[in-house]
Amino acid sequence: MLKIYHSPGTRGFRVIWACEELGVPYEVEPVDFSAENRARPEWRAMNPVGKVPVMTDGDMKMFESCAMMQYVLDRYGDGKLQPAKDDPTYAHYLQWCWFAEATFARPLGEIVNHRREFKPELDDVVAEMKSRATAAVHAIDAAVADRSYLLGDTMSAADLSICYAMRGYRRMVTEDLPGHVQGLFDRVTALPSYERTVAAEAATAERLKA
Ligand SMILES: N[C@@H](CCC(=O)N[C@@H](CS)C(=O)NCC(=O)O)C(=O)O
Repeated sequence: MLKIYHSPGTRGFRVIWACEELGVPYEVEPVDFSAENRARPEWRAMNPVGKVPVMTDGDMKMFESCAMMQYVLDRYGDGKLQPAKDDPTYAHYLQWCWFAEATFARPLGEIVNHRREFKPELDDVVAEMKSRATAAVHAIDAAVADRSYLLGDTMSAADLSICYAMRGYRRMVTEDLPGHVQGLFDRVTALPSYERTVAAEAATAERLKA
C-alpha cells in the first residue's frame, strides 16, 4: 500500500488528490512539520533535505511530490489522468506538470521560507516572488483561454497539480484570479476527490493534535 508522509497544508496534498481521483488506495502518515522534527536524523533518512512529503510503496521510498504523482499514475493509474506518450498533448502534459512545481510553486515556497526564516526585512524579496507567481498565473490563464483544462477537454494530473499550487497563490498573493484560471480552479476543485482530499488533510491535522 502507498504510504504518504504528509503535513497538512503542504505538497503531499497533490499526491493524495491524485490517489483520490484515481481511486488508488493509500494511507497517510502524519508528519510534524516543525523544523526540529524535520532536522532529526530519522527524518533526514526519509528526506535528505528535511522537507515533506515522502512516499513509500513497499521497499520503495521517494521524495519530490510531482514525481510521486507520476509514479502513482504510471504504476496504478491505468492510463487515467495523463495522455499516452504518442498523444499530441503529451509534451504539454509534461510541460505543465513540471511548471506546476518548478515555475509556479517555487516562488510561493520562497514566500513561505522568507517569512519564516527572515521576517519582514525581506519584503522586497516577497514582492518579487509574488510577481513571479503572478506571471505564472497569467501564463496558465492564457493557456486555458480556449479550453476547459490545460490539455483541452480532458482533465489531467497537470490540472490537479497546478490547482494545488493555486490554493497557495490564493492564500499568499490574492484570491482574485484572472477569469480563465478562476474557471479552471472552480471546475477542478468541484471534484468530489478534492473534497475527500481536504477531508484527508483535516483528519491528518487532527491526528497530529492528538
Ligand atoms: N520540490 C519539492 C519541494 C518540497 C518542499 O519544499 N516542501 C515544503 C512543504 S510544502 C517543505 O518541506 N518546506 C520546508 C523547508 O523548505 O524548509 C516537492 O515538490 O516535494
